[in-house]
Amino acid sequence: MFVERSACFVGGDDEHAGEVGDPATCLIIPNALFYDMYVFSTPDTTRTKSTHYMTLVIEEPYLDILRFDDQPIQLDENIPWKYVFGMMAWKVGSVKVTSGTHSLQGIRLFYFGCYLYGYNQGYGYMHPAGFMASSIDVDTCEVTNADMVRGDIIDNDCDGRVDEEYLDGWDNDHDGYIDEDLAKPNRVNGGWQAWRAWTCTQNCKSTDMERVRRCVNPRPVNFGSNCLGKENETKSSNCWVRKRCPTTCPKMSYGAECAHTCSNCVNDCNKFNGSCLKRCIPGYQDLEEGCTTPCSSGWYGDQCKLSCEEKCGGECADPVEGDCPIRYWLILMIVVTVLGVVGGGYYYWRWRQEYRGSGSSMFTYA
Ligand SMILES: [Ca+2]
Ligand SMILES: [Ca+2]
Ligand SMILES: [Ca+2]
Repeated sequence: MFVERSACFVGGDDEHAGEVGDPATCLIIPNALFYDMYVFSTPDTTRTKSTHYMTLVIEEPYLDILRFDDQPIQLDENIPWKYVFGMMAWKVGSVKVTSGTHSLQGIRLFYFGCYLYGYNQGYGYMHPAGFMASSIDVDTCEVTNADMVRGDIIDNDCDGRVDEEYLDGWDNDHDGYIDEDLAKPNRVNGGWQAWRAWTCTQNCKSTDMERVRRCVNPRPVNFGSNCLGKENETKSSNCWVRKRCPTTCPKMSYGAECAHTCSNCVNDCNKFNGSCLKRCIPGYQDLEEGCTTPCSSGWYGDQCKLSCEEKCGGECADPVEGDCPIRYWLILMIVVTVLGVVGGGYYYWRWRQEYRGSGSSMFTYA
């Protein structure tokens, strides 16, 4: 248990000198129960005029890859950070936060501690932003390595630490065992695909052009962060001023003056950007790109769901029908067989010729 009063907690001679607030009590979390991400809210300050901070306990190299609301963390140079006594490389420091909901997580998985505190003239508070709710009592712990699931928030090897290993073939906690109590899979942060081409906006009223991009390269998984920045942009142009609005384009055509076709779509496409409305013709994928992308390697046919492996035992030569590639060893076998048959036939013919010749002489001789 820990007693905190803002001015006392950080020392009377630093940046909080003279600030006041009621004392607050706070649980101190064992670092074995630190978590890899926190989502928290701070009270509205508009009426109370309170100030809020988050205090981080983190290994120094991870500060660079920690993200606060998906942005690199901004340290206040007026707030000094200190090394944690007895914990090499661990540092502790505070960052001022606004009221509202916030998130903290690294661009890859690691564990760190976070406490929240705040105060105004009349009150003060402090509490952990979160922690793993798991037993680290090694005396009552039961070894469960055989049933371990990555990131199960259980101390499977009963060493007093929870999910302390990354799946990397290294002994991360230097206890002589490798990958014995695994953390959850590393998160994958989202990445933008390239901007798509500028197109006229789809209401046929604005003369602006717009372009879009999607956060699919890669998609964020395992709580990875979303892409930063805008998903669409506009720029002024002279769309539709003298051109025909594509809403009236005939079937299977799109774009300004209906000049483009979407022949890889089944049953028409979006009249403005050519994205397919329902599905792709066999052998192609990606509705939003107008189904211009052939099936990925190893797949063919309708919706690219048929397996080349099952049909050909490997890759397909054609993404539409799934034709199997010509096997050179098969050609060689056929050639050898044909040569064998032709050669054998020839020698048989020669033998017959010679046999007849010799038979004739024998007959004559007899
Ligand atoms: Ca575990
Ligand atoms: Ca453990
Ligand atoms: Ca280990």
